Amino acid sequence: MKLSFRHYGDSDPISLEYISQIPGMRSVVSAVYDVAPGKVWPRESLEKIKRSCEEHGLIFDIVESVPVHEDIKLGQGRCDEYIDVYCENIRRCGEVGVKCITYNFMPVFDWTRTQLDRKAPDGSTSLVLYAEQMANLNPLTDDIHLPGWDASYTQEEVRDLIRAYQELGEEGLWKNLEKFLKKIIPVAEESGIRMAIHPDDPPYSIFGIPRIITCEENVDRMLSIVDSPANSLCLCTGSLGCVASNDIVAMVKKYAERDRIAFMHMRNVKIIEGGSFEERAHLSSCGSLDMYAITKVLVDAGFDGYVRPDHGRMIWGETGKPGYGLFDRALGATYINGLFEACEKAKENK
Ligand SMILES: [Mn+2]
Repeated sequence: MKLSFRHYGDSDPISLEYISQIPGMRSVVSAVYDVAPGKVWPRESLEKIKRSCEEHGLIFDIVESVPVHEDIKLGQGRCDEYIDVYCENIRRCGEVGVKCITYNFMPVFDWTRTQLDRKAPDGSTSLVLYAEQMANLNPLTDDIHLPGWDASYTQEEVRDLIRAYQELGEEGLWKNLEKFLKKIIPVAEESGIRMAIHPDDPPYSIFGIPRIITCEENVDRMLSIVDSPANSLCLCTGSLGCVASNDIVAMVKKYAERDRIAFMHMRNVKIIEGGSFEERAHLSSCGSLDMYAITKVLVDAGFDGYVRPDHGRMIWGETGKPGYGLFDRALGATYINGLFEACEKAKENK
């Protein structure tokens, strides 16, 4: 596996030097963050990321993410033009040596939580979603600002988007994903890039808005739209794993054996009855997921894709971007190293 770490560019308080000091760190997961969805990424910006990574002995070969414009997901307006721009961005990433691009097809909101700094008994904080807090919200009538949502929309724009997606429905969203994949995957193949779709987080409909990358059946359907290693998954254990109906170990095994996982987001969550969950430390015993079993099926399948510690808690007084502090993600990286070393050596010695 190729160990990687998300970095938010110049505005990230965590330096590439610090990232390079994490044992075994190989790749930086980054993006051109100052260009709006639907616009072409300047080659100089990509070159600059590549250079600064190399200055610290790191490789810039994985992007998270190239955002998909809402017009593409809705199949409206300037959809065709934005797909062409998307293809151009894939080519430009390929030119600087990028091998994997993560993206998602979540309408409007991207990931959703009800609180970003829920305090645990040990004083650490993490992101949580409490179903009872969600149930009281109606974005069509209330002014709501949930953490993680794109603040550039006005409440009225959000309402218009929500109505448009409610009208589109799941099958409409599938149709638009199919059109998108059939255009971009051949370009990714030519560019030597694997596209890795991130599951919906959480993996169920919110406010009646369709969400489709949610479960094994739907992942099968997504992968079959274009049957190519370039059309693969970013399998986020914490996203798919926050509902008990997804058997994460079985899913990782199945898709790793078929070589359809390009990127693993490794994160643990505690599932709480009634549809709630809390992000927890990476260690298996801290949450609901068996991180050892997940690693073992990856190693047994000969997985050689990218892995990164996903969201971490805030610990040791660190402040910053929720989920993206240095300390707990570095602990996560070290834990991931240990799991892989143990599983790989056990496999060799069989
Ligand atoms: Mn993730």
